[in-house]
Amino acid sequence: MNVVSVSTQPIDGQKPGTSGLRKKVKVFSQPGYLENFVQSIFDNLSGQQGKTLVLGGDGRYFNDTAIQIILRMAAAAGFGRVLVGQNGILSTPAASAVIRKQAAFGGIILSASHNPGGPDGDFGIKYNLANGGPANETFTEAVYQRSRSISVYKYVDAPDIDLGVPGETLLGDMKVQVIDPVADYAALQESLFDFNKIAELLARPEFRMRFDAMHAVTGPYAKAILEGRLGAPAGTVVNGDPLPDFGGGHPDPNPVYAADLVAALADPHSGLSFGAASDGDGDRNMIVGRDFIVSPSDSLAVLAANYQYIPAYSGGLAGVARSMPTSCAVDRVAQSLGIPCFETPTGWKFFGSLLDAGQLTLCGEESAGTGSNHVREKDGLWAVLFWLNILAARNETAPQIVREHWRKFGRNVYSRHDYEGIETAKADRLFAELRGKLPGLAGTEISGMRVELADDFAYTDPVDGSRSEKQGVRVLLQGGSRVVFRLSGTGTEGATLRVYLERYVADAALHEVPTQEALAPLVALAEKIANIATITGRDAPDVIS
Ligand code: VG1
Ligand code: CO
Repeated sequence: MNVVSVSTQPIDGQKPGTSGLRKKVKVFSQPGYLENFVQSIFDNLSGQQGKTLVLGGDGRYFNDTAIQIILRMAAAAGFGRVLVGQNGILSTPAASAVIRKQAAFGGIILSASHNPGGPDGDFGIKYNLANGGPANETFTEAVYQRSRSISVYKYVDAPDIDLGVPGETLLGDMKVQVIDPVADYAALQESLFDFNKIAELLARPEFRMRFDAMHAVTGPYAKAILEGRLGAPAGTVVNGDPLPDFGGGHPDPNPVYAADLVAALADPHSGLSFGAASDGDGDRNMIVGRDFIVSPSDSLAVLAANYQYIPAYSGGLAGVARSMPTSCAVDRVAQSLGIPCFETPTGWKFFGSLLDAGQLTLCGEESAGTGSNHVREKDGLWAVLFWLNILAARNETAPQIVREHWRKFGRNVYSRHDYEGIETAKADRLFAELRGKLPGLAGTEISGMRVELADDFAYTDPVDGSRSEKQGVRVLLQGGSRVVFRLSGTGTEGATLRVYLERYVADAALHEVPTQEALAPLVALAEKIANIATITGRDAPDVIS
């Protein structure tokens, strides 16, 4: 095996964010950039010799080039085998499923998720551990530190591998096995849900569903499962072919970027009764009923409250968890079930230890990520199947189920306002001033609302004791209302400010008040506290979800 060592120098800025390292393709394709980061990952492993690595991505531009580079480097790092998705494709949850099922040592997932793709778009990479989940902060920090002192990377000199056909090849001494990206994942889903019941629902003439894969990775999975195994009519999955630039779109399943789907469900002539969409790498989901968008926070709460309809969970839930900015709707369900509800920082890596310890079964985030202990990533199609299973079992529509949920538990009216591409200096100033105010806020009254607590969220992992500071500024108000401020950790240009707004409404007579109207007083309060308009010059958010 001809191992080549290449001298290199540290490159600035290789610090992973909420979900791996994300940069512009132009940055990633600079000589040595990807190599330095991958070597920094490998330099932090031990015991990988002869073991299996799982490799795949969301199919975006640069995916194929990066895979060939990583294969050669994995051989030099001593891996015995790499399982790589056919054509380089593996959705994030499918990669997690394969790592677990094949008892791999770890995995590398290539994705910038919802960020746009193409030569001028974004690329991303992250490492997952043997449990199938994203490496924790201790690991990602160690990778970053390594990237600051790296002096050499290694690869095995060998030609490109043909990823188009399943089968096995040798690269140096390492086996490269091209696998069907869907098989393990689809089998896993079938083991969790009542596929017969879902198939019956999909066969009903009055039930018509659309799944919008947004030209991203979920297309082949949704086609194989919904149209294949479950027998939904051909054409149920739209935009189902993964494209390197996602068709020029923005594969983020929210009311702005999935506006077509929302419009189709609002159109009485479309005949559609249920809609869903997923993001670039297939780990997030959007659920839409007829003329009704299910808020992701509500979705998590509804899934938890209906666990009994799902074969895999009908024995009971050990516990649930949500990220801090996610609405407290699921907390109320946990309380009524008498199970624990954990509050973690944003990002799936914080759920892993609790899932591994068997302390939680379902978890989710306000950003439309929901998942369970079946893998260690959020899982878009899983959430859609969970919903379909509930709809089939209850014989009700999604809006009926959500409205009934509100009547029982009250409604946590919720919205996120994003201000994208703010100058970093302005965002830093906003947070510095906001943090400066925090100690004096509790006990004061702002716009007639009393502040009960104002702090910078910090988290101690209940399983491994690791500590994460500065995970978002939260202002808790009397009566269960909250305003949370965070800076995105997945963007590649300037800063994105996220303002999360939540208000608890117990009175059923007020449940139909439009969300933004119900939250208007909190928007005003957020402005008073954080001076968003003054500091950033923006008077309205770019995206409201
Ligand atoms: C966003 C979401 C967060 C999610 C993360 C990765 O992070 O808010 O909830 O876990 O994306 O999801 P941030 O730091 O930009 O707020 V994905 O689907 O991009 O892998
Ligand atoms: Co994603």
